[in-house]
Amino acid sequence: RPRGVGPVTCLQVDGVTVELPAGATLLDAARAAGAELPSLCHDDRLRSVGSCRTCLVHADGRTVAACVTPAASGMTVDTVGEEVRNLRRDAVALIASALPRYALADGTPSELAEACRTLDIAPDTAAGTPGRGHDETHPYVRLDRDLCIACGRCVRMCADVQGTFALTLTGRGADTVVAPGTGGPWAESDCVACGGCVDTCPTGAIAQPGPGRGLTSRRPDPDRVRTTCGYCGVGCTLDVVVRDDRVTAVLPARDGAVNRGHACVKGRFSYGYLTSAERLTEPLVRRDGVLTPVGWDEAIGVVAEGLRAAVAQGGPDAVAAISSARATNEENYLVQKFLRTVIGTNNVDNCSRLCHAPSAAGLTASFGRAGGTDSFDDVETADCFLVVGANPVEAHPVVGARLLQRALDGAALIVADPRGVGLARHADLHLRPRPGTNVALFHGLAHVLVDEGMADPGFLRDRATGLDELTTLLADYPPARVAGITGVPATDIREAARLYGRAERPAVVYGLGVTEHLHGTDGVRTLANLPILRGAVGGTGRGFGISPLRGQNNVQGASDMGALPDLLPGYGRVTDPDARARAEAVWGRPVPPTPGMRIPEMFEAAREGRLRALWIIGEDVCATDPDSRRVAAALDACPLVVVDELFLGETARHADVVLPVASWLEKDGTFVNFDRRFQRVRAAVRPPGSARSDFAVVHAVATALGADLGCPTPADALTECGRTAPVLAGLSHARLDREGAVPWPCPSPDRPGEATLYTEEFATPDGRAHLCAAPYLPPGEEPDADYPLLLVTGRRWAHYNSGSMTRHGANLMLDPHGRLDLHPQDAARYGVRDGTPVLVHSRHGQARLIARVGLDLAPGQVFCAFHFPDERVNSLTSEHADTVTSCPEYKVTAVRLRPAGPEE
Ligand SMILES: Nc1nc2c(c(=O)[nH]1)N[C@H]1C(S)=C(S)[C@@H](COP(=O)(O)OP(=O)(O)OC[C@H]3O[C@@H](n4cnc5c(=O)[nH]c(N)nc54)[C@H](O)[C@@H]3O)O[C@H]1N2
Ligand SMILES: Nc1nc2c(c(=O)[nH]1)N[C@H]1C(S)=C(S)[C@@H](COP(=O)(O)OP(=O)(O)OC[C@H]3O[C@@H](n4cnc5c(=O)[nH]c(N)nc54)[C@H](O)[C@@H]3O)O[C@H]1N2
Ligand code: SF4
Ligand code: FES
Ligand SMILES: [Mo]
Repeated sequence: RPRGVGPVTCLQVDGVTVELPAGATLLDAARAAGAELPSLCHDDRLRSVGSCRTCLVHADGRTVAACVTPAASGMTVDTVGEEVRNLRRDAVALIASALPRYALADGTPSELAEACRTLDIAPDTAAGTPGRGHDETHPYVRLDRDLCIACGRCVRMCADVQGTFALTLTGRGADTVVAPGTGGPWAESDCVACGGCVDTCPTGAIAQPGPGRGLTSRRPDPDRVRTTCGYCGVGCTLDVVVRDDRVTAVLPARDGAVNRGHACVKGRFSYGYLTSAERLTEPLVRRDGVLTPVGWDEAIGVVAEGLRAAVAQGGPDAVAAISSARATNEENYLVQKFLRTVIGTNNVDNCSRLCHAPSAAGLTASFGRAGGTDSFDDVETADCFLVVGANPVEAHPVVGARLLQRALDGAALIVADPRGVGLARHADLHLRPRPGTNVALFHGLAHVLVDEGMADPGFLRDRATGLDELTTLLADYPPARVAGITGVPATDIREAARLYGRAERPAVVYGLGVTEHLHGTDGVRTLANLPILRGAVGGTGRGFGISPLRGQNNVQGASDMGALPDLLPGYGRVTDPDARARAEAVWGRPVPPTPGMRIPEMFEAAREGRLRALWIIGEDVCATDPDSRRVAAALDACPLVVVDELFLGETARHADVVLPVASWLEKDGTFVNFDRRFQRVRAAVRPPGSARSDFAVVHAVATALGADLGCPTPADALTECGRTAPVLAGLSHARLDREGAVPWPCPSPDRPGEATLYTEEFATPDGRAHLCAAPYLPPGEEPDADYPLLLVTGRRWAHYNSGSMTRHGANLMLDPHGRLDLHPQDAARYGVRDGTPVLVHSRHGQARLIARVGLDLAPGQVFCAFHFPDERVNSLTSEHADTVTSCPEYKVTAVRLRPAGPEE
C-alpha cells in the first residue's frame, strides 16, 4: 500500500481498516480488504460507467455501485451483509438469465461464469434462447452475439485504450449487441486486432478462436510465462499460456512497464509462425549446389572449416558477421565477442545500420549518449507532442494508442509526415514536408522559436553550445523560404513552432522518416535543436527531450552490446585504448584497434573478393537491404555464407550453411526497448526439431574453433557484459527477475537506472548539449522526366519487416499482399485502377504491387511497404545512404509506374 505517497484515504471495509491513495473508489477499497465483488461493466484500464449494478455495496448505510463511488476517509463500507450480497446476486442472475445455457457451462473461464460460481447462481439460471448468430470471419476475434451483455467494455477498450473506434453497440434494450461500426463482417471492419476487446469481454462473447478461448489477463497466473514481445521496440510485457508445449494464448500483462495491459496484433496473436510447417528444423549445407539436411556436428564443422580457410587466405578481416536486432542482448554480446576475440576482427554490425544508426550518431553528437533522452512514462505529463516521420499507430501501436489518448485528452499534437498517417487525423497540425526535406523544416521551426523569443536563454547560456553558429545559419531559413523547399505553408510552420514553443512540457518523438535519408544524422541533430533551444531536455522539467521510436525488439540492445564495427559493449570506441583495455581485461584477448566494416562495406568487400566469410544472424538482407540485386551478388561472390534463420527466406537461399534457430518465444535472455529499458525474455516453448538458440550456435562454432567464449548461460553473459561496460554494470538477470524493467545507464546494482538522462550535465566531452548548424542538402534521388514519382517506403500494421514471421501465420488473412498507395491524379495520369497490378520501375530495379488509390499521399508521391519479398520492393531502393552512418535512403526513390500486363 502506497503509504506516505500523496494524500491517503482511510476507511473501514467489513470491519477492516484500509488505506488507499487519493482517487480510489470503493471497488478498490473492497479489493484492498480482500472482498471479491463482481464488476461486470468495469475494467481497471477503463473509466467506470457504473451501469451493470453488479458491484453494489452498502456505504454509510446507502446502496451504491462501488466502481463509481469515490472512497472517502471515515466511510464505513459493508460488502458482506446478506441484503447487499443478494442485491448483487440478483443483478448478476438477471444478466445471466438472458444468456444461453452454455454461457455458464462447467469450467467456462469467463468473468461472468466465475461471478455466478462465487454467488452460488446455478448454471441453469442461464435460460436464454440462442439465435443471434456468430461472426467467425476474423482469424483472431470471434463474436458470439448470444453471449453479449452489452456492458460496452469492448467498445470502450477499442475507443479509450486502443483509439481505433471500430466497435459500437447496436439494437435496443435486451437486443443490444456489439458490432463493428462499419456494419459488415468483423474481418472487413476497422479492427486492428489489438486484442483489447477479447481481453476485456466478461462473458466470452468476444473471444480468441481455438484453445486460447476465454483466457484473459485479468488474473495473474503463475503458470504463465512472463516475457517481452519479440516484434517491435515498444517492449510490451506479455504472459504466455502454454499447454502441451504449444502456445495457446499470449496475454498483455496489466503490470507491464510500458504496455500496462495493452498489446498489438503482433505480440498478442502473431505466434502462428512457431508451428508453421515451413519452420527450419535441421541444419542445411550446400552440396553440389543444393541445400541438403545434415546433422549439427557436420554443419558446425563446415562453418568452422570455412572460417579457418577464410582467415588463412585473407586474414581475420576477411570474416564478418551481421548480428541480429531480433536476437537477445546476450546473443549479440556473444557474437561480437566471438568476432573480436576468436576471429580477431571488428567486422560486426547489426540492423541498426538500416534503421536508427543516425539516431545513435546524432543523439551522441548532440547529447553524449546513443538513446532517447527521456522516458515513455512522460507521455502522461507532456502537454505537446511533435511526432516526426513516425507512424506509431501502425508501427508501434501501443505507443500510438497512448499518444492518441493524450491528444484526445487535450495535449497538443503536431504531426510531420508526408502521408496522412493515423495520428495525423487527430493532430492540431499536420505538416506534410516533401520527403527528404526535414532539415529545412526543422530549421524553419527553429527560426521561429528564436525569432519570436520562445528560446530559453538561461538554458542556452548554461547548458548548450553552438548558438551563434546556428543563429547565423537560421537567418537563411525564414518560413517563406522553408515553405518553398518543403512544401509546408509558412503559416503552418509558424503555428507549429508556436505550439511547440509555448507548450509547458513538449516532447519530440520521431521515426525512420527522419533517419532513413541521405542526411539522416543531420536530420536527427537538427530536430534535437528544438528541445535544446527550448531548454526542454536534461531533466529541466520544461519538456521531455527527444525520443526515437526504435524499431526492432532489440535494435537498441544489439548496439548497446557492441555489435557494431566501431563500438564495444556500452559504446566504448574500439579506437580508444582505455575502452579496449577494459574489454581486454575481461576477455583475456586483444581487441583489434581499427573499426571494422559496416554492412554495406561488407557487401562491397564480398563483391570485390576481399570478404571470404559472412555470418548473417537473423537479417534477411536479400529482402530488406536496399538495391537487393547487388546484395544477392555479394552473397554469391562470398565463398562462405552462413545464415542463422527461422525460415528459408531470400537470404538463406543464397547461403552455404543454414542453421535453424529459436525465436523469441523459445529462448532466454533480455531485450532493450526504445526507451532503454532492459527486460527479460523467457522461453515458453521448445524450438522445433533440432533448432537451437543463436547463443548455443555461437558457442558451438567457437568450440569447434578450439576457443571457449566463457559465459555458459545468458545470465552469465549479461553479467560479464556489465564488467566490460560501466554503464551496464548494475544489470543482471536476477535483478530484472525482481524488478521487471530497468533502464540504462545503470552503473550500480543497488541504484535505479536513469530513465531521464542528463539531469546534471550532458554526456558530451564538455558536458553541454550541442546545437547543430548543418545546412539543408537535397536528397540523393530526385524525380526527373524518366522517373517522375517519388516513392516512400515504410510499414503496414499487420506485417513485420521481411514478413518472415507474420506471413507464416494468420496475419496473411488480414493483409494478403503488398499495395502501392497513390493519389487519384497519378492513378489517372498513369492509367492505373484501384485494386489492379502495377509495375514500378526505378533506376535500380522493378517491383510489382497492387494499386490502392486514395488521398493518403500528395500527388507525385507513392508509398509501399516491403513485407512481401517476392514483390521485390528493395530492388527499387538505391545505394544512397546517410553520409555519416551509411543508413540507406529508403524513404526517397525516384520511380515511374504503369499497369502490369497479365503475364508480368
Ligand atoms: N507493423 C509493423 N510494425 C513495425 C515494423 C513493421 O515492419 N511492421 N517494423 C519495426 C521497425 S524495424 C521499425 S524501424 C519501426 C519503424 O517505425 P516508423 O519509423 O514509424 O515506420 P515507417 O513506416 O518506416 O516510417 C515512418 C514515417 O516516415 C514518413 N516519412 C518518410 N519520409 C519522410 C520525410 O522526409 N520526412 C518526414 N517527416 N517523414 C517522412 C513516412 O511517410 C512514414 O509514415 O517499426 C517497427 N514496428
Ligand atoms: N524499403 C525499405 N526497406 C527497409 C526498411 C524500409 O523502411 N523500407 N526498413 C529497414 C529497417 S528499419 C529494418 S530494421 C530492416 C529489417 O530487416 P530484417 O532485419 O531483415 O527483417 P526482420 O524481418 O525483422 O528479421 C530478419 C530475419 O530474422 C529472423 N529472425 C527472427 N528472430 C530471430 C532470432 O531470434 N534469431 C535469428 N537468427 N533470426 C531471427 C526472421 O525470420 C527474419 O528472416 O529492414 C530495412 N528495410
Ligand atoms: S506494440 Fe510492439 S512490443 Fe507491443 S505487442 Fe505490438 S509488436 Fe509487441
Ligand atoms: S461494475 Fe460497477 S456498475 Fe458495473
Ligand atoms: Mo528498423
